[in-house]
This record gives sequence, structure tokens and C-alpha cells, in this order.
Amino acid sequence: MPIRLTAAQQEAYERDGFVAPIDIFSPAEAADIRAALEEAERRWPEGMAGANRNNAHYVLPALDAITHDSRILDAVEDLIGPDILVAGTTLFIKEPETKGFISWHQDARYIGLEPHDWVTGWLAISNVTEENGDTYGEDNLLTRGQTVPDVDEDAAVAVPLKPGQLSLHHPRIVHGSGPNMSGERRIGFAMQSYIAPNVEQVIGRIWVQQARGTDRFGHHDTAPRPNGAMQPRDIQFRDEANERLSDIFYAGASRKGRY
Ligand SMILES: O=C(O)CCC(=O)C(=O)O
Repeated sequence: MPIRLTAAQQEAYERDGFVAPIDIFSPAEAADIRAALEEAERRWPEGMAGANRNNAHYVLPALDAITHDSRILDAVEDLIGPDILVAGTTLFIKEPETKGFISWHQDARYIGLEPHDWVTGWLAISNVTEENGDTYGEDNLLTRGQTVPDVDEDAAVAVPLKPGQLSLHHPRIVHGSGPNMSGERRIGFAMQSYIAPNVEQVIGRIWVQQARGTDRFGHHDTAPRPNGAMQPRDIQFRDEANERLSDIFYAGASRKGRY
């Protein structure tokens, strides 16, 4: 018996490679999360921009709390079992009427986590709607050439989410999103990813946090939890973690991008 997902949701994940929407945070909790995030963006604009949107859970307790929220972990446990590590997070923020988009891709193609006993959680912090658009070009927010060509867009499924709702997707599901044509910010927080302890990083090294259960494999280094908002020691650690991430994302590439 699943503990958080319904049997139908679990079947949907097995059939489709994703399950959404999953109700996690109440509208009031989601509003508090958004307020904490936007307060941090106001106080530390540089610290929350560009590559610093990777692994911001190492420097912001509000994001750390989401990553370790038992309701999310219950849903993740239904898919990958009771021993759960968090390998990283990314804030995907698209400002109103901007061109940034995410081309069709599979996370498993570039993240280096093998085998695929892992799942990505994507939490909507704002409304997420189809108005996020459809064009492709130079403003790809992905790090490098991960685009899957010739995707049959007629077979694509829109996944609108309300603030506080979660989607869970499999490492091999092809997914993406268009530019934000709306007048509202589009804010998502990806827990990228929740991995079972047997999963190895085959391109480089990573730090992980133990989210639940036990790790009998010890493949990775252990990351600390934040001591407060934007503490210098935590910032230094996040920067080191993001350096390692950049080495993984750009392994073999002749130039590095912005993320
Ligand atoms: O924010 C998006 O639309 C894409 C997110 C994504 O690619 C991911 O979470 O793996």
C-alpha cells in the first residue's frame, strides 16, 4: 500500500513516467514559502540569481524545510523506497514576459546518476499554467546540449500546478517548458533529485543529505543542513557544491554556460 500516493497515482507514475498534481502544501503554506523566497531575493539579489539558484536549499532554511518535508518524502518513498538521499535542488524561475525556456530533455542524459532508481520532485511555488509558451531558440535555461530532437508535441501533456502542488517525474521522461508569456512570475523548486542510496554519480562527485532511512552504500559525501539564512559557511559550502555540479554538467564541454 502506498503511504502518500493513491494506488491510481502510483500506477500513473509507472505508466506515464510522471505523476501530478500531488497536493502537498496548503495555499497558506505555499504563500509563506513564496514570501520567504522573495524576501531572500530582495535581501540577496546576487546570492539568489544565476548559478546560485542551484542548491539554494544549502543556504535558505525555507528551501531546506521543503526538501525534507515528510509529506514530500512519503510520496517519494512510494516510488523509490524508504532509504532516500537528496542529491541537489534547483530553482526554476521565469520572470513575466521573458524568453527563457527549457527544451525537451531527459534528466538521466546529463545528470550522471546511475542506475535510475531516483525521482525528481518539482514543487510549484507560483501558479504554473500553459501560458508558459512554446518557442525554442537561444534562451534555453538548460546547461548544454541536452535537447531531445523530433519530439511529437501532439503527444505532450500539459502539467498545470497550483502553488503548493508537486509533480514527480522519472529520470527518463522527456519534458520541457516554454517561455513565460504571462504577466506573473513562474516559480518552481526542483528537488533534483531524490536518489536511493545504491545510485552512484558516474561523472563526478556530489554531496548528498540523508532525507530518510539509512545509507548502506556510502557512495557520496555528506552535506550539512543550513545554520540560518545566507550564513557565510553555508554559502561557501553551496559554492563548492555548485563547482562540482558545474564540473558534472560541463564534463567534456569546451565552454561553460551561465548555470
Ligand atoms: O522548470 C521547468 O519547466 C523544467 C524543470 C526541469 O527540467 C526539471 O525539473 O527537471
